[in-house]
Amino acid sequence: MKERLEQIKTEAMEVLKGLNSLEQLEEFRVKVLGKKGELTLVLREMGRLPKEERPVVGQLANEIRTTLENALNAKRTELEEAALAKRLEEETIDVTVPGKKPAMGKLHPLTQVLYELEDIFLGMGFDVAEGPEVEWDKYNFEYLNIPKNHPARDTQDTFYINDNILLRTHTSPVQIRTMLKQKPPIKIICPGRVYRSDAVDATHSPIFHQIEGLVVDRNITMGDLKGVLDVFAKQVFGPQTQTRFRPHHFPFTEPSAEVDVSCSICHGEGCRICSYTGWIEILGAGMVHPKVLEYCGINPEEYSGFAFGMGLDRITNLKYGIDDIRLLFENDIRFLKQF
Ligand code: 2NL
Repeated sequence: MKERLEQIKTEAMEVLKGLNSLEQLEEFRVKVLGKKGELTLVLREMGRLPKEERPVVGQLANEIRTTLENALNAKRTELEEAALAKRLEEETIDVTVPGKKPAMGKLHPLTQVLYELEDIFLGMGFDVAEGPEVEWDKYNFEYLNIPKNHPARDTQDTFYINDNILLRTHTSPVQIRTMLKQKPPIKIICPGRVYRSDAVDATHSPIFHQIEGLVVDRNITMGDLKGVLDVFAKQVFGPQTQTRFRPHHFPFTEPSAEVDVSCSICHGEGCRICSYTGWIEILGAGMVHPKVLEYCGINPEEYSGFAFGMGLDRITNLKYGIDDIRLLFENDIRFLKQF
């Protein structure tokens, strides 16, 4: 019987060494030490032994049980530690892996340039005024001294809603509305979306953007106009920029001028951008026509003013070297990302 006990121990210790999971270990414990286990079965047979041998065999059996239990516990600890180490290995977070950058939106190039131009005029004491895009015919044309037979009123150029209502073709009606409700001094810029029934090409879009400016007060002269536009041009295109006024005609200003800036690309040398003239036209301007002041209830004998208008899309394209206005409206993210 002693031999059988020793054999159980030797075999059990051998098997134990080869176990490599907690499940196997538990199975093994039941098989050897459990109620119906090998060791228990042997001990049940102790009754058949002579009386004097029983304590000796009993003691040996208990020693073997303790030895096996200790070995089993040691093995359990070893397997548990291995299992934990494996989990830690598998579930590691590599804090050095580069993170995912959240996609950051940004302002449309037109909005960026709009804000820049607004800042420049705010810096010179202008307020920003806004108004409706769907406008009365009289504010868009009549009050601006554009008579009924004027070519600009042709249905080809203007989107009419009905006889009296249209999509504004410039932001001048915002200035008309301001003059109608506010006494001079007036010093505003009016940025906004405007509409003309043009065919789409690289330089024309039926929807585009304008910034107009208006100053009305006592003793306002062409010198004030030139000063404001010169400061403006230098701030937008750089301090070496020069401005040039060419005589022109607008129904709503007298005298009128088209204003050029010296080409910031070639500094007047002549290049593709300025069509080899050294100058780039950026806006139209003039002294507010006395009739326009009168229509708005402002006495032209007491007050005078200047006004100007420019295309925001054109300025944006010039600043960024964009050669097609359509790019500004397609909203292709690959294009917009560049600004
Ligand atoms: C251009 C020319 C211009 C104005 C706009 C204006 C507005 C009022 C009275 C008088 Cl309420 N004038 N605006 C004056 C001169 C030129 O725009 O080429 N724009 C893109």
